Amino acid sequence: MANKPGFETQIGSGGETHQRVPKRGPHGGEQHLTTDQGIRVSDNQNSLKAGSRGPTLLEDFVLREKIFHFDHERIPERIVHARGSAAHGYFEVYKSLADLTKADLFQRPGQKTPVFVRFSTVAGGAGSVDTPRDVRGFAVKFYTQEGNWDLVGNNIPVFFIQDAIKFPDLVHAVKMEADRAYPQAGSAHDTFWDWASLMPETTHMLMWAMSDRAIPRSLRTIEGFGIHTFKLVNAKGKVSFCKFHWKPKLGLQSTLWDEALKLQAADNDYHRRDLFESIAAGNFPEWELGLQVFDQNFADKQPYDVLDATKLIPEEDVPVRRVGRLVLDRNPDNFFAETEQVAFCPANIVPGIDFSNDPLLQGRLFSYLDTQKSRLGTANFHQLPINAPKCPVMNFQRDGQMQMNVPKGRANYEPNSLAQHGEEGGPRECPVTGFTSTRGRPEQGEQGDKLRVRAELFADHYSQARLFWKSQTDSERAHIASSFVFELSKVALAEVPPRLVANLRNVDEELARRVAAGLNIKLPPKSKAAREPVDMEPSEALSIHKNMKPTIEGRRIGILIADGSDGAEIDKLVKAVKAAGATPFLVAPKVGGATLADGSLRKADGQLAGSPSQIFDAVALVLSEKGCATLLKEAAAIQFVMDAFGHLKAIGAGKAAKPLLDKAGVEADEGITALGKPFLEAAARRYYEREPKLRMLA
Ligand code: HDE
Repeated sequence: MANKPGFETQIGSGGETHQRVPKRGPHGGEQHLTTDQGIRVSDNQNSLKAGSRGPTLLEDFVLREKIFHFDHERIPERIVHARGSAAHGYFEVYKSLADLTKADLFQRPGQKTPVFVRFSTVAGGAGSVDTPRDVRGFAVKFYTQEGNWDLVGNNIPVFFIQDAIKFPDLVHAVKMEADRAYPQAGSAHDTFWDWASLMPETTHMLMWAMSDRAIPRSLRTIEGFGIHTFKLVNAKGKVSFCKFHWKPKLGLQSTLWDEALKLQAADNDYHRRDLFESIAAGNFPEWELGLQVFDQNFADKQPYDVLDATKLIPEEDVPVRRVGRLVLDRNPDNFFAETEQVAFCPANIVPGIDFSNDPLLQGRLFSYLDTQKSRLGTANFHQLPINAPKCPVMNFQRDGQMQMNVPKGRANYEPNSLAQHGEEGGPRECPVTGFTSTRGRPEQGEQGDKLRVRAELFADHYSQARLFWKSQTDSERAHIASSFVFELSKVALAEVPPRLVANLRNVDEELARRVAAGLNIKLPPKSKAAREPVDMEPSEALSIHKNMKPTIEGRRIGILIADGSDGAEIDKLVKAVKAAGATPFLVAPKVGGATLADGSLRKADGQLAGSPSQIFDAVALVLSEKGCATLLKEAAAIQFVMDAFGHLKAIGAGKAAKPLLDKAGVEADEGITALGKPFLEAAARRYYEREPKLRMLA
């Protein structure tokens, strides 16, 4: 039906366009427009009026239903993680993990489990931009044969707080301020830093949030973390502790702060578009699932508590074992029905996996059901197609708003003996395959008096923040220090920046000095640490730069052309870029294209003024002398090159483009190459070593 017009066009008495089912032929088909009650609609252009110029009539149920439905199209957005993008895919396990867990999805090599994955920013509203400095949510719903397992994590392995009771304070402080309702989607404001500077336990997370992890290049190039310690349980009942990791196939990639800011203007939907287009083009984003498995013995020896969500376990201490891959191969059919209505809940867990006593996780276990009820309006939200398990669901839960099931018979209670009387008796519990919780161990403080206390080691707020700092490259350190300077420069409360810098002195004296100097404030006395930090060995896994992959696969290459460009040269480059697994994108002063040297017209993918270089990973200038001379008078062209240089990208250019490079202030370095092979090689990375020459960083 979608391919055939299936209608005739007629013009109504007021000049309005009617697309109508043909008069001739059968009227039994599916092409008829109906109301939600299935009643065929005769006119979708005009409401029912008393006379052609009279008032609209109350009896017009077609109009009433249409507007009524429209008025209720929106549902409350998520209180956090409102802005999100999602995709379908599968998880494939490499080898049986029966030694660790009895969870069905991990038993058979090559076994595939369907998944739905939603990525999100945290602070902004549903319509906010994709590239603010923020944590990214990484929520995976596994539709296993034993029920749904939701691994609801982030792209940073630690969190701001240790106990769920502080979550509303965190979210209130970071979201737009209560009286002025700004800023949208950003932490660079008074209330966030006021709160954070009074909460030393946030320090480790602040280091990550101020690093380039919080301004990723793409959702395809972020890591994911379950954050909390979980438990794995095998068929014999043996319990291991486990932390979950997602490792991106394309390696880690981030943007520069200046670039992220400009991306907000260039493309509000930068990450959403990148995810959607990659999948549509068949370049399926992929991650490996990694497990860090350890036991109580290991946990007892660490200088931190494994139940504390502000701490990570260095990969050097417990290597990440890669056990399977996650492939996202299908875009949602409908954003609202799927991405908006998907309801994650960390309490959705399957036999073979169990919770630890992490007090943050424990709070999450009861929070998410509440939020789903207020967003989706009914306790039956699990019946929506995107939330429904793909295995049988049978119980005695009944009724409620929007009940979609029609259970037969009288058995809505248990125990019952109806089956003995020949009636449907309903399902029953199973102690063998049913979910059972692992036992608490009193010797580990897992049972005992009811106390509002924190475990002793939670008091160490700084050791891992120091570990993070020590694990970064010089360039990454400069970005972190500069981010603190930028964010604190937006704080008008005079006592807050010194208070935060006083905390940073416990992390690293040099960091604190650099931030104080960047703000031009006196170095404040060091704050008193609740527990003296200890030194840990640096960990390579914590750095983005040490985990980048020199490749142009999956990247987008901007090729600037203009009138007079050489067609053969463009073709050669486009072909080579495609062969390397990247996406070429032709930019010309006019979207209709450029008139090439041979007089032919080459259509562009985007107009120069609307396609700034921040939307590309590397750029090439394929210009004639004349074309270049014209572009010297075009600010967008100069900015295109200047930003590519400033954002540390490779620039490939023929001789004729030299005047444009000069005008944009480009200085020769390894990333500035001729067109062809040298450019393709150079485009595999960014030139962080260029940055000190360009920008004053803290
Ligand atoms: Fe969430 N969180 N959270 N959170 N969270 C929500 O649930 C909450 C926490 C995370 O794509 C909400 O459906 C509490 C940590 C992600 O739909 C809400 C606490 C981590 C998503 C909620 C936390 C997360 C959410 C809002 C402290 C990283 C988006 C809408 C105890 C491990 C999921 C919703 C999606 C969403 C509550 C802490 C990750 C309000 C009370 C820690 C990725 O229920």
